Amino acid sequence: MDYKGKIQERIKSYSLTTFGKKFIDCNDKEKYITLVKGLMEEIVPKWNNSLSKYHGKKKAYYFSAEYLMGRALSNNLINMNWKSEIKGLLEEYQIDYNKIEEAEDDAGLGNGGLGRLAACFLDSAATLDYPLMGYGLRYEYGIFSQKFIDGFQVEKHDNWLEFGDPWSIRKSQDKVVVNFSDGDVLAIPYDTPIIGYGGNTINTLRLWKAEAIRPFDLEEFNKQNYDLSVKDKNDAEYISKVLYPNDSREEGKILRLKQQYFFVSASLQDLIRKHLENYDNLDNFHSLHGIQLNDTHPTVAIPEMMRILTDEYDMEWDKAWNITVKTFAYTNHTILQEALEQWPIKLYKSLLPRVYEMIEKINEKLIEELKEKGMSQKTENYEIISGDNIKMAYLAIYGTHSTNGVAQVHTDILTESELNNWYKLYPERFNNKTNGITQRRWLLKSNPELSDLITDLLGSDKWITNLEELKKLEKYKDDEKILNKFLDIKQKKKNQVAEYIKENEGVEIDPNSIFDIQIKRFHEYKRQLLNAFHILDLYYRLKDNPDLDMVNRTFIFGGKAAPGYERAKGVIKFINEIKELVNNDKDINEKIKVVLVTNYGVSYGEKLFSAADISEQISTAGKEASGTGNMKFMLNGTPTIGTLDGANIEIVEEAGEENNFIFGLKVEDIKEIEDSYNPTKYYKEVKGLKRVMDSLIDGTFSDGDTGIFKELHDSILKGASWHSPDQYYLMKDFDSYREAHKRVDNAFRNRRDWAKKCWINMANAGKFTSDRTIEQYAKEIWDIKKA
Ligand code: 26Q
Repeated sequence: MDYKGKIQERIKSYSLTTFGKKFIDCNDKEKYITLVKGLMEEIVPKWNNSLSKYHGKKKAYYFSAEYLMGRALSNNLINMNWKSEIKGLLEEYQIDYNKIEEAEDDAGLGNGGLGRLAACFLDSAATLDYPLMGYGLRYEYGIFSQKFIDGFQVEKHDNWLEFGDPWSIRKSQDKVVVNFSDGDVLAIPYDTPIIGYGGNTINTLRLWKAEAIRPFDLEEFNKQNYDLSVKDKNDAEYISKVLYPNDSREEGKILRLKQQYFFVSASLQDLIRKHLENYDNLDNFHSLHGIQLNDTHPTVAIPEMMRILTDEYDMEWDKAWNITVKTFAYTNHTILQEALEQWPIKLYKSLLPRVYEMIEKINEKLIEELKEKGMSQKTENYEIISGDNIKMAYLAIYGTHSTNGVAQVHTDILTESELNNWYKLYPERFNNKTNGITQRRWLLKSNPELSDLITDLLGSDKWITNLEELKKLEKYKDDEKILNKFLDIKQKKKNQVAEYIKENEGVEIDPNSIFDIQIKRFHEYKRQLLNAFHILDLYYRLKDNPDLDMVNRTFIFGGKAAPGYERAKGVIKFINEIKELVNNDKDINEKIKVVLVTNYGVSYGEKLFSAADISEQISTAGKEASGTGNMKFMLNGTPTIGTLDGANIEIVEEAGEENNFIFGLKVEDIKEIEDSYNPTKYYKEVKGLKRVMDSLIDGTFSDGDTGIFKELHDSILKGASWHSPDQYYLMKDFDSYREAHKRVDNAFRNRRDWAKKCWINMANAGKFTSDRTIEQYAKEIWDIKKA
């Protein structure tokens, strides 16, 4: 019997035994769960086989506090090559596949770029047959879900596990105990299959859930102390309860430290246990394990490894240090000073006293080494323990053999300025790994229409695993017939999004207008406020001159602000106020529409990237380490309006500056002007700028008496105790940004030339596959081989 028949049988019995009814009588969610259970019976034996093929070989491990996986159903069906049969099977029951697909909650166990990168890496490694296993936390609640009330962001818990997660398997037999000074906690692993394209390799994502060793105290219960009887259970389960939003104010929270140590300790125990099943000792651990630290969040792995080797296995220090440094590698994702992780010594000492002693010893050894190298006066530039804090980035550089940035300019900034001291000490440790994205999710799955055209023209679907193939399409850049097909597809995607936005946001947008899209976390450095100022300026110009010659525009925003990040939330409110003003003004004749979509996440992104005409990548130069949304737009044939920052630089290197809309200060320009920058000059002198700025304070809009609009205004013209005025250079870049938008408007009118720009972007996106990135990690950092 073929798998389709088997799955049909399983669906019948599973819906009966689990939901107590026939499959056709189940609701969409129940149908989704039933279907996945049926698929898993087929997947699990293949998964087990796949794991055995790496036996005895070196493997890589990704330690990450975040995995932003999104939905798995379509991805797995495509990668197993089962999608059309399963669709057919559902049709036999007259079930619409799309409804079942939409019934799956996004697995939102991450904040943004860093978490989504981890997910793309897992997909690429499995597709390329590399042994890469992910380790992390199984948060009961992922990134909060977002609503707007009166234009303000309101957060709600994300109950993604409410109906269970049919893709994961609880592996109780692999549970371990994690020790804290205030008590021990159980770590229970849940394994999810990571299916590579073609289904040859199925790797594992192992996420740990925290549980109490003693779930229940019968003695207390009998004394009717019910709260006390479950105290252990509650205390333990808090550890994996909820994902922290990336809020710099959340720095130094004891629960976050517990999360970090919890998953790191459990993962290391897991690896060491498995290693000792095959070897007598840990002397060769580094020959079989390469562990990548996704930012500093899992850096406690370094002292923890030293503790295990020296305390538990009596290894001498230098030998243990050698194994540790050879095992670990570190990826830096940020240049923002305030985002560099530091932990108060007091916290570490009280929660993890022995681990802290390890850090002290590591720091002593570092100072010794500096002295030997004749750098004894400079030790304070390196010391891991400094003042009251532990500097995690320093620990990560010192305790690993590789430190990488995530785009060339980012790596250059690290080596030339932010981490220049360390670069001088260990130049051989620093390297660049420009980020990438998986084309399986971000083109094949999300844009089947364009995928089909590409496959037709290439006469093969090799691009799905070799994205450089797209380069061969560049020759069609002047082919009217092909470009028209491209434009038709873009239109279709725009129509779909217009439909979706009407339904979900209640806003009607013009599918023939320019879809101008900025989707990413709300952060000052990403400058959604600059975008908002431009919209408002355009609106006022239209009011002054209703005949203003412009192509209709729809400005689409999406993104979340960390709950404690007041300014980012203020920008959300400001955009929603602009939306109300603009969308309801009959005078401007629907020439501009503004939408801020609700609860932007991976699945919303899949709809938006492919429907975009223009991609907004407008961070202050030097601030966006890489960006990966920029790559998703490019791959779907969308030109960028952006600054020369992060991977934007490499995007225009590949696709040509003439096919994108570059504006604003560059990293070198900012270096030059930063000491004498006077935003007020631009505020006063740049035409129209004062008017839009002052809309924050002149009563044009309401901030619900929170004072946040005034605070935003002040942050630009007056600065604050912790920063100088307009630290992100909105005033300086405004005019140049507006001028770039005029170029966009102009270029869009010539449909052929516009399509050509889109096409060239798409044809040159090959570099930005995460397959390329993973090949580089595998060869240049991990030294692992394909199965
Ligand atoms: C810190 C302290 C307390 C709680 C949370 C955090 C925290 C959590 C997540 C701090 C930062 C993050 C995430 C950072 C991130 O996503 N960085 C982005 O990484 C992408 C992948 O490399 C880059 O493309 C982006 O440029 C970078 O901003």
